[in-house]
Amino acid sequence: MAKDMTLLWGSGSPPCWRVMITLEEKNLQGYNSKQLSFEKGEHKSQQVLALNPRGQLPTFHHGDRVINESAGACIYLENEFKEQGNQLIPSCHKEQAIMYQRIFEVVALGQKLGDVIYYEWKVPEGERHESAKKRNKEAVGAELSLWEGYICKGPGPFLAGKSFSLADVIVFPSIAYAFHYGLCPERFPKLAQYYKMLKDRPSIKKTWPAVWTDTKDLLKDIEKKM
Ligand SMILES: N[C@@H](CCC(=O)N[C@@H](CS)C(=O)NCC(=O)O)C(=O)O
Repeated sequence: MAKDMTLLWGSGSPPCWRVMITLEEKNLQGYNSKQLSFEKGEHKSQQVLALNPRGQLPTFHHGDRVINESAGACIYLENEFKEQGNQLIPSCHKEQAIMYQRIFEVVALGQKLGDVIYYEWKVPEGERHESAKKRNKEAVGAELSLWEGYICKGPGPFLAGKSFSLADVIVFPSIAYAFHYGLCPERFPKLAQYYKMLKDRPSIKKTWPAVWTDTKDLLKDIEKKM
Protein backbone atom coordinates (compact mmCIF):
# COMPACT_ATOMS: atom_id res chain seq x y z
CA MET A 1 0.00 0.00 0.00
CA ALA A 2 2.52 2.57 1.20
CA LYS A 3 4.91 1.29 -1.47
CA ASP A 4 2.73 3.05 -4.08
CA MET A 5 3.37 6.36 -2.34
CA THR A 6 6.17 8.80 -2.91
CA LEU A 7 6.89 11.92 -0.92
CA LEU A 8 9.48 14.41 -2.13
CA TRP A 9 10.26 16.69 0.76
CA GLY A 10 12.67 19.22 2.20
CA SER A 11 13.82 19.43 5.81
CA GLY A 12 12.53 22.37 7.88
CA SER A 13 9.48 22.97 5.69
CA PRO A 14 6.25 23.02 7.75
CA PRO A 15 4.11 21.89 4.76
CA CYS A 16 6.37 18.86 4.17
CA TRP A 17 6.42 18.03 7.86
CA ARG A 18 2.58 17.86 7.99
CA VAL A 19 2.47 15.13 5.40
CA MET A 20 5.25 13.19 7.16
CA ILE A 21 3.39 13.36 10.49
CA THR A 22 0.18 12.13 8.82
CA LEU A 23 1.99 9.19 7.20
CA GLU A 24 3.35 8.20 10.61
CA GLU A 25 -0.01 8.59 12.34
CA LYS A 26 -1.62 6.38 9.70
CA ASN A 27 1.10 3.68 9.99
CA LEU A 28 2.19 4.20 6.39
CA GLN A 29 5.91 4.00 7.14
CA GLY A 30 6.88 2.02 4.03
CA TYR A 31 6.37 4.94 1.61
CA ASN A 32 9.09 6.09 -0.78
CA SER A 33 10.69 9.04 0.90
CA LYS A 34 13.07 11.29 -0.98
CA GLN A 35 14.66 14.25 0.73
CA LEU A 36 15.62 17.10 -1.60
CA SER A 37 17.75 20.13 -0.89
CA PHE A 38 16.24 23.63 -1.19
CA GLU A 39 19.78 25.06 -1.03
CA LYS A 40 20.79 23.09 -4.11
CA GLY A 41 17.58 24.05 -5.91
CA GLU A 42 16.44 20.41 -6.14
CA HIS A 43 12.80 21.50 -5.69
CA LYS A 44 13.06 22.90 -9.24
CA SER A 45 14.35 19.61 -10.68
CA GLN A 46 12.54 17.82 -13.51
CA GLN A 47 11.43 15.11 -11.09
CA VAL A 48 9.49 17.68 -9.08
CA LEU A 49 8.32 19.87 -11.98
CA ALA A 50 6.83 16.87 -13.79
CA LEU A 51 4.41 16.41 -10.88
CA ASN A 52 4.27 19.88 -9.40
CA PRO A 53 4.66 22.70 -11.95
CA ARG A 54 5.22 25.26 -9.17
CA GLY A 55 8.40 23.43 -8.22
CA GLN A 56 7.49 23.22 -4.56
CA LEU A 57 7.77 20.69 -1.78
CA PRO A 58 5.99 18.64 -0.64
CA THR A 59 5.33 16.82 -3.88
CA PHE A 60 3.30 13.71 -3.20
CA HIS A 61 1.65 10.96 -5.14
CA HIS A 62 -0.20 7.77 -4.35
CA GLY A 63 -0.10 5.71 -7.52
CA ASP A 64 -1.33 8.09 -10.21
CA ARG A 65 -3.06 10.38 -7.71
CA VAL A 66 -1.01 13.51 -7.29
CA ILE A 67 -1.76 15.73 -4.29
CA ASN A 68 0.81 18.45 -3.81
CA GLU A 69 -1.12 20.72 -1.47
CA SER A 70 0.03 19.59 1.96
CA ALA A 71 -3.34 20.00 3.72
CA GLY A 72 -5.04 18.22 0.82
CA ALA A 73 -2.61 15.31 1.08
CA CYS A 74 -3.23 15.01 4.85
CA ILE A 75 -7.02 15.01 4.40
CA TYR A 76 -6.72 12.52 1.52
CA LEU A 77 -4.59 10.12 3.59
CA GLU A 78 -6.99 10.22 6.51
CA ASN A 79 -9.97 9.47 4.27
CA GLU A 80 -8.19 6.80 2.24
CA PHE A 81 -6.87 4.98 5.34
CA LYS A 82 -9.69 5.68 7.79
CA GLU A 83 -9.45 2.34 9.52
CA GLN A 84 -5.67 2.40 9.86
CA GLY A 85 -3.58 4.04 12.58
CA ASN A 86 -4.99 6.99 14.51
CA GLN A 87 -8.28 8.60 13.57
CA LEU A 88 -7.44 12.18 12.62
CA ILE A 89 -10.89 13.58 11.77
CA PRO A 90 -13.09 13.69 14.89
CA SER A 91 -16.52 12.06 14.72
CA CYS A 92 -18.08 15.03 16.48
CA HIS A 93 -19.18 17.53 13.84
CA LYS A 94 -18.66 20.47 16.18
CA GLU A 95 -15.00 19.47 16.53
CA GLN A 96 -14.79 18.90 12.77
CA ALA A 97 -15.95 22.47 12.18
CA ILE A 98 -13.16 23.85 14.39
CA MET A 99 -10.67 21.47 12.79
CA TYR A 100 -11.41 22.68 9.24
CA GLN A 101 -11.37 26.30 10.37
CA ARG A 102 -7.86 25.89 11.90
CA ILE A 103 -6.55 23.86 8.93
CA PHE A 104 -7.36 26.58 6.45
CA GLU A 105 -6.66 29.64 8.57
CA VAL A 106 -3.10 28.49 9.29
CA VAL A 107 -2.23 29.66 5.76
CA ALA A 108 -2.35 33.23 7.16
CA LEU A 109 0.08 32.30 9.94
CA GLY A 110 2.51 30.65 7.50
CA GLN A 111 2.39 33.70 5.26
CA LYS A 112 3.09 36.17 8.07
CA LEU A 113 5.91 34.07 9.56
CA GLY A 114 7.39 33.88 6.07
CA ASP A 115 7.14 37.68 5.63
CA VAL A 116 9.47 38.19 8.62
CA ILE A 117 11.86 35.29 7.99
CA TYR A 118 12.18 35.57 4.21
CA TYR A 119 12.69 39.33 4.44
CA GLU A 120 15.97 38.66 6.24
CA TRP A 121 16.97 35.80 3.94
CA LYS A 122 16.01 37.19 0.58
CA VAL A 123 16.26 40.99 0.72
CA PRO A 124 19.92 42.12 0.58
CA GLU A 125 20.99 43.88 3.79
CA GLY A 126 21.40 47.32 2.21
CA GLU A 127 17.86 47.18 0.77
CA ARG A 128 16.02 46.34 3.99
CA HIS A 129 13.84 49.01 5.58
CA GLU A 130 13.17 49.26 9.30
CA SER A 131 9.56 50.32 8.60
CA ALA A 132 8.89 47.14 6.56
CA LYS A 133 10.50 44.96 9.25
CA LYS A 134 8.36 46.64 11.92
CA ARG A 135 5.17 46.19 9.88
CA ASN A 136 5.90 42.51 9.26
CA LYS A 137 6.71 41.91 12.92
CA GLU A 138 3.53 43.64 14.11
CA ALA A 139 1.46 41.59 11.67
CA VAL A 140 2.94 38.28 12.83
CA GLY A 141 2.56 39.35 16.47
CA ALA A 142 -1.16 40.01 15.91
CA GLU A 143 -1.57 36.69 14.07
CA LEU A 144 0.25 34.69 16.77
CA SER A 145 -1.89 36.40 19.41
CA LEU A 146 -4.97 34.98 17.71
CA TRP A 147 -3.46 31.49 17.90
CA GLU A 148 -2.48 32.05 21.54
CA GLY A 149 -6.18 32.66 22.17
CA TYR A 150 -7.20 29.42 20.44
CA ILE A 151 -5.27 27.15 22.83
CA CYS A 152 -7.40 25.59 25.56
CA LYS A 153 -10.41 27.57 24.37
CA GLY A 154 -12.53 24.47 23.86
CA PRO A 155 -13.14 21.25 25.77
CA GLY A 156 -9.72 19.69 25.34
CA PRO A 157 -6.01 20.35 25.11
CA PHE A 158 -5.87 19.86 21.34
CA LEU A 159 -6.73 22.48 18.75
CA ALA A 160 -10.10 21.01 17.79
CA GLY A 161 -11.03 19.52 21.15
CA LYS A 162 -10.40 16.37 23.15
CA SER A 163 -8.48 14.40 20.54
CA PHE A 164 -5.41 14.94 18.40
CA SER A 165 -6.67 15.75 14.91
CA LEU A 166 -5.59 17.01 11.50
CA ALA A 167 -5.78 20.52 12.96
CA ASP A 168 -2.80 19.62 15.18
CA VAL A 169 -1.01 17.75 12.39
CA ILE A 170 -1.27 20.79 10.13
CA VAL A 171 -0.80 23.63 12.61
CA PHE A 172 1.86 22.20 14.96
CA PRO A 173 4.70 22.46 12.39
CA SER A 174 4.06 26.21 12.04
CA ILE A 175 4.06 26.71 15.82
CA ALA A 176 7.30 24.71 16.13
CA TYR A 177 8.73 26.80 13.26
CA ALA A 178 7.90 30.00 15.19
CA PHE A 179 9.70 28.73 18.32
CA HIS A 180 12.63 27.51 16.23
CA TYR A 181 12.95 31.05 14.87
CA GLY A 182 13.08 32.47 18.38
CA LEU A 183 9.49 33.19 19.46
CA CYS A 184 9.60 34.01 23.18
CA PRO A 185 7.73 31.32 25.23
CA GLU A 186 7.09 33.78 28.09
CA ARG A 187 5.21 36.14 25.77
CA PHE A 188 3.13 33.31 24.26
CA PRO A 189 2.74 30.92 27.23
CA LYS A 190 -0.23 28.97 25.86
CA LEU A 191 1.46 28.32 22.52
CA ALA A 192 4.56 27.26 24.50
CA GLN A 193 2.45 24.86 26.56
CA TYR A 194 0.86 23.43 23.39
CA TYR A 195 4.32 23.06 21.81
CA LYS A 196 5.60 21.25 24.91
CA MET A 197 2.60 18.91 24.97
CA LEU A 198 3.13 17.75 21.38
CA LYS A 199 6.85 17.92 20.68
CA ASP A 200 7.54 14.39 21.94
CA ARG A 201 4.56 12.70 20.31
CA PRO A 202 6.14 9.77 18.41
CA SER A 203 4.98 10.84 14.91
CA ILE A 204 6.33 14.35 15.52
CA LYS A 205 9.57 13.37 17.22
CA LYS A 206 10.43 10.85 14.52
CA THR A 207 9.98 13.40 11.72
CA TRP A 208 11.51 16.43 13.51
CA PRO A 209 13.46 18.58 10.99
CA ALA A 210 17.07 17.44 11.12
CA VAL A 211 18.25 20.82 9.82
CA TRP A 212 17.03 22.51 13.00
CA THR A 213 20.26 22.06 14.90
CA ASP A 214 20.42 25.56 16.41
CA THR A 215 17.64 28.02 17.22
CA LYS A 216 17.48 31.39 15.47
CA ASP A 217 16.47 34.75 16.87
CA LEU A 218 14.51 36.38 14.05
CA LEU A 219 11.25 36.29 16.04
CA LYS A 220 12.69 36.99 19.48
CA ASP A 221 11.18 40.46 19.84
CA ILE A 222 7.68 39.60 18.61
CA GLU A 223 5.15 41.00 21.05
CA LYS A 224 1.74 39.69 21.98
CA LYS A 225 -1.11 41.98 21.04
CA MET A 226 -3.30 42.58 24.08
N1 LIG B 1 0.81 25.09 -1.06
C1 LIG B 1 1.89 24.33 -0.70
C2 LIG B 1 3.02 25.26 -0.34
C3 LIG B 1 4.27 24.51 -0.21
C4 LIG B 1 5.45 25.46 -0.07
O1 LIG B 1 5.31 26.68 0.03
N2 LIG B 1 6.63 24.86 -0.07
C5 LIG B 1 7.83 25.65 0.02
C6 LIG B 1 8.71 25.08 1.11
S1 LIG B 1 8.03 25.39 2.70
C7 LIG B 1 8.58 25.56 -1.28
O2 LIG B 1 8.65 24.53 -1.89
N3 LIG B 1 9.15 26.69 -1.68
C8 LIG B 1 9.96 26.78 -2.85
C9 LIG B 1 9.35 27.63 -3.91
O3 LIG B 1 8.22 28.10 -3.76
O4 LIG B 1 10.03 27.84 -4.91
C10 LIG B 1 1.55 23.36 0.43
O5 LIG B 1 1.06 23.75 1.50
O6 LIG B 1 1.77 22.20 0.21
